[in-house]
Amino acid sequence: MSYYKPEFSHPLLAPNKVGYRKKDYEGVISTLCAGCGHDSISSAIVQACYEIDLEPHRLAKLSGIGCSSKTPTYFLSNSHGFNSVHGRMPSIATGANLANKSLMYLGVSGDGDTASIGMGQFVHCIRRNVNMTYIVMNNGCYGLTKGQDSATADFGSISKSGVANPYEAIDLIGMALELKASFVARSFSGDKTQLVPLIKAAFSHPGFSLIDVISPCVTFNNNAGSTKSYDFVREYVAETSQVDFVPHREELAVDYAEDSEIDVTLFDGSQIRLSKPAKGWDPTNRLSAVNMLNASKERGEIATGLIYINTKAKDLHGMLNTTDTPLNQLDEDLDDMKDSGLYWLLIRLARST
Ligand SMILES: Cc1ncc(C[n+]2csc(CCOP(=O)(O)OP(=O)(O)O)c2C)c(N)n1
Ligand code: SF4
Ligand SMILES: [Mg+2]
Repeated sequence: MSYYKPEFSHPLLAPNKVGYRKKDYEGVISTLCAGCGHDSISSAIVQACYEIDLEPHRLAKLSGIGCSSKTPTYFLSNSHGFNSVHGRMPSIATGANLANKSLMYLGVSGDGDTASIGMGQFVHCIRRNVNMTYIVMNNGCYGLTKGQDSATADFGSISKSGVANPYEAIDLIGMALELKASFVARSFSGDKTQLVPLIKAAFSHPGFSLIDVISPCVTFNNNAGSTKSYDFVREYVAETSQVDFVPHREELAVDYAEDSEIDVTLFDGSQIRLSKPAKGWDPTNRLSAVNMLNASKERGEIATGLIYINTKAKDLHGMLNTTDTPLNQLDEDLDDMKDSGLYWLLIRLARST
């Protein structure tokens, strides 16, 4: 395998509004197995960042440990990055976010990283509504350590080891809804048409945005009997709606005349248009989202799309009334922060040590 990535870019591939070409959002060449779903998700992240005209230095990417957590090396080379410890990405993201709210935060994790060793961190990150996009590259196994079942592996699912999983799965979407996460979505690495607008919408949402992306591990969990294989997911995926994201500066021009649709306006004026929504489901009503999710599970389907959104929830900065000034730019006497909740939090912490 060659690890040299050519600098060549087709001259007709136009730069976006901030002057960057798509390749400016890429990273080094991937060392993941050919066909790994994680690489498709990286490619969707690149596409979304290019399309929203993101200046790469405005984003910080954070991850834990796993094949999934390696991927930030394969996208956004010109952004800030921190590859942390297994399961510890949420606390790193929370700290970085509190220290500097002017950046956008993208956390990348795996199902092992999130649903086992990092579960405690994950739930508290949701509870605090940290303003970040949290992508789980969910393959139902520990890919990096040779394919053991993870906590998201479905009951009875058979990985390459040939043994049926005897445990019930943890559904990260159901759990996030229970914890009142303010943006909850699921997608499939093989569905870029759906995934790219979801990532763009998550970036626009001021609070914790979870995107659980089913991402087959071609080496350890893509065989017959696995419920996270390409074949199985393609057969049982059920889109709750078709997602379209329209930034606030563009006119809403999409027209789906033949069916109903739901427009959700985000804090920055952008809109998510959900066309052909599943019957009896309102994505702005948490109970309705829970019911829709459970009903689709009963039918043996994998519901994808934007499942729930709350555009009114306060994020962590709103709850703590933090200062707009990044902490490394504040005076020593903390004068700029006196009116902020974070000031009193720091004082309390200092007094308790
Ligand atoms: C503290 C600690 N415990 C265990 C490990 C071993 N380990 C590395 S990656 C991993 C699981 C990765 O699974 P997942 O997060 O699903 O990522 P994937 O490789 O499937 O993308 C484990 C258990 C570790 N690196 N650190
Ligand atoms: S082991 Fe699985 S998860 Fe890891 S790179 Fe290979 S296909 Fe992807
Ligand atoms: Mg995994």
